[in-house]
Amino acid sequence: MSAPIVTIQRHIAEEQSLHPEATGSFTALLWDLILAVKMIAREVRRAGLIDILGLTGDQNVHGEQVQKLDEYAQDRIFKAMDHGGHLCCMASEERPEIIPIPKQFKHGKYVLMYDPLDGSSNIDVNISIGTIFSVHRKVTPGEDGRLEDCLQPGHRQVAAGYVIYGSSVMLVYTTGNGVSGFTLDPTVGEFLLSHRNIRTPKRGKSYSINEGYSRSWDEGTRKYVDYLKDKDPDTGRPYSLRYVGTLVADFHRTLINGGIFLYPAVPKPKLRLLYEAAPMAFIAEQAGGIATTGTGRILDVEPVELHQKVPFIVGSEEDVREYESFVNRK
Ligand code: AHM
Ligand code: MG
Repeated sequence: MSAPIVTIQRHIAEEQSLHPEATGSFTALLWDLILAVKMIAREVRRAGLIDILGLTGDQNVHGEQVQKLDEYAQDRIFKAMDHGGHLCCMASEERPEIIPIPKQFKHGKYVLMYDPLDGSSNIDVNISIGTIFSVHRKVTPGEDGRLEDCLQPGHRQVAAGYVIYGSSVMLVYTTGNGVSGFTLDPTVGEFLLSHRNIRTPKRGKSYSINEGYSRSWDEGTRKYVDYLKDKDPDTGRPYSLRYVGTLVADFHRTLINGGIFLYPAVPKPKLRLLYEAAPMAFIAEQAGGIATTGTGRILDVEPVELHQKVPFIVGSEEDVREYESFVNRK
């Protein structure tokens, strides 16, 4: 017997029915976002065709301006979300300041933060890329969103998710009630529930880090990675190394298969708290995993600026705890 088919829209509506006080605004916000990511997915699929279809240069065959994929994704999300009436402001990895909702549109009670196209250096070599998003409730008075509405710690997120444009397109998200994964059926254009209640294994068999920076690692990270390479079949070592260089892809593998992903300070951190680390940390914890800076829980980091960067280590509970024990060893 085949499993029942559940579209993402139906899943979100069912989740909303668990909250009788819900106005539907949050549900509608997610639906708008889903439309935007489907359009991005369509463009990603055509990415390699731009040259042979003669779409390069400033204008495409329709006389429209051709955008780079990351600018397209930025624009698509903004334009899908600016007029729904659910947001008070947005913030994007691609923009230096907060993005206001245009005056003529209704303002809402949520804040959307996003990384429109994560792993953009992988676009031209046909490797998985992604989109990451995070939703917070507005906390300041008045209609317009302010910086303080964006600078909230991750544990206050209302929802977080990502889309991976990989061998298939998947959307994974949480509203604090477990993690669900949906795979896009391109023939009908719908995300269908394919991964119910994702749980990360307590321990994995692989680690994921940019080894090229090993000379800049702190001592704890260096000793931990050496330890993972030691041969000890009883504890499953040596671990395998897996590194795509797209956070969404490396995170997705770690979420499903277990193991550990590390982006420590080398000597400075690279990943952004609000657009990358916090949303992924929310998802990881909801799936039973852990996300840390090495010394503290990612979801408890108080942001002080929009583009703040943090060391980010995430994955299976036992693996991340082991890492912390190396880093905090004196
Ligand atoms: P981007 O926002 O410019 O795409 O950079 C973020 C990406 C992450 O997806 C990935 O985890 C990391 O940068 C890889 O960095 P590195 O190339 O230093 O290993
Ligand atoms: Mg990114």
